[in-house]
Amino acid sequence: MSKQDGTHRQVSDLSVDDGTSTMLHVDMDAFYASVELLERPDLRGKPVIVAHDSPRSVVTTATYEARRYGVRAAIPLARARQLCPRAIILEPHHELYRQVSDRVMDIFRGFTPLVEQVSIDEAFLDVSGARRLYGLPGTIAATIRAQIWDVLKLRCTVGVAANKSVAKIASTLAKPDGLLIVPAAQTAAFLAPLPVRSIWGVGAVTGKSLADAGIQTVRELTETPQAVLERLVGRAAAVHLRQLSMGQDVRGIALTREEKSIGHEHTFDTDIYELGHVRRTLLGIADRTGRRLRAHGVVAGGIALKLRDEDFRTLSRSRKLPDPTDVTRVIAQQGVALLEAVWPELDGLGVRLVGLRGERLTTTPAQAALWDDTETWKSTDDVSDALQAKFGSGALLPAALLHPREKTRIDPGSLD
Ligand code: TTP
Ligand code: CA
Repeated sequence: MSKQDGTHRQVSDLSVDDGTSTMLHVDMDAFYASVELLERPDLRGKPVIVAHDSPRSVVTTATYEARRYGVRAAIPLARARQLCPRAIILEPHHELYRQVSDRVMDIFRGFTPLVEQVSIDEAFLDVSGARRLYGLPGTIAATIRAQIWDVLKLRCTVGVAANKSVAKIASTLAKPDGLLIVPAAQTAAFLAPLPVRSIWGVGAVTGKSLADAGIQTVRELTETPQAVLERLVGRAAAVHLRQLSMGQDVRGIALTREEKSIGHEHTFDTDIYELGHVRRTLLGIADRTGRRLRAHGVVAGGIALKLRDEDFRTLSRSRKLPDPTDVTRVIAQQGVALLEAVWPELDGLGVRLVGLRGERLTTTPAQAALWDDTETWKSTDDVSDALQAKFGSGALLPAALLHPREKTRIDPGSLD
């Protein structure tokens, strides 16, 4: 494990990025302490400890200046004082950290909806689909670091790798204020010289069993026969360890409930009573939803419709799709079918709001689906996305989606 004080920091240049690694692990540096320093710029560059100042409390976190004296999270505050007598001790403000954390996560979600928050100050981001909008993963990582600094005046560290486990190891090694990119083909070589304890999930107990058997590095672990490993740590752990030590980790991003959808809503200026009018607006919403899914490189496994009537009653309907999609025409068809099914339930009341969401998001499969009739629509979508990117939103309207009887122009201004 690194010493957590930045003395053995490893970082890389953007030039090593060949685009093969698309998982980011972003971790804020000395998070609570850095947030405290926003209010106390006079303390920048000094050893600062965040802790309740009482005789039996422990250190919550410390600036890297304090870590150089051996101060670490979870050690007794009394011990920290002995190690670094001139350290300044600040009381924690948890509500503030939660607020800043929300802003950090919002910045991440500006780059991809595939964000898995793993603690108050760290998250995994799958940026495989964000390339078209934001560039190579390393460039995205650098942009995120710059934005976190510009907007929040905080520093963070990013590990870029082929999977979560390796990305987490990379960010740990690059701390603080660093970026480390591990191209997919270099995963095994990157891991080999590291201590086994670097592997995410290898704790003190497993680490000691391995060390007692003379297994210190990841290379030694990969060279240990499976039967030996099983005797040391048990069968299930041995299989898991072997995979992680070779840089294999198939866990994808685990989204929380709120993050599981992408979509749009439109509130009408006046209540709408004609199905045709709502349907036309819905087509524009489907177009925008498809565009956002494609921009983020995700496909929706379900479509949900939301209607709000003039009495503020909300009607929601959703359906699962046989094949996940990012194709505007499919999203529009599903949305319209849901709208027509729910329409009678309005019982003559006007519609205030209509919205559509793509749910059950997953990353777009790397290999395109076999040829089917949605493929041509997909290429239409690609052309349309390119034109929109060039000429701006509203430049192109989904005329192809319109019902033959309703080939009227959708007013882009009516879309949200
Ligand atoms: P960490 O990410 O572990 O630590 P850090 O952000 O302070 O420093 P770095 O990542 O640069 O090594 O934890 C994030 C915050 O969580 C940390 O600022 C304070 C809090 N925390 C605790 O309250 N108790 C703990 O034992 C640890 C480790 C962290
Ligand atoms: Ca952190």
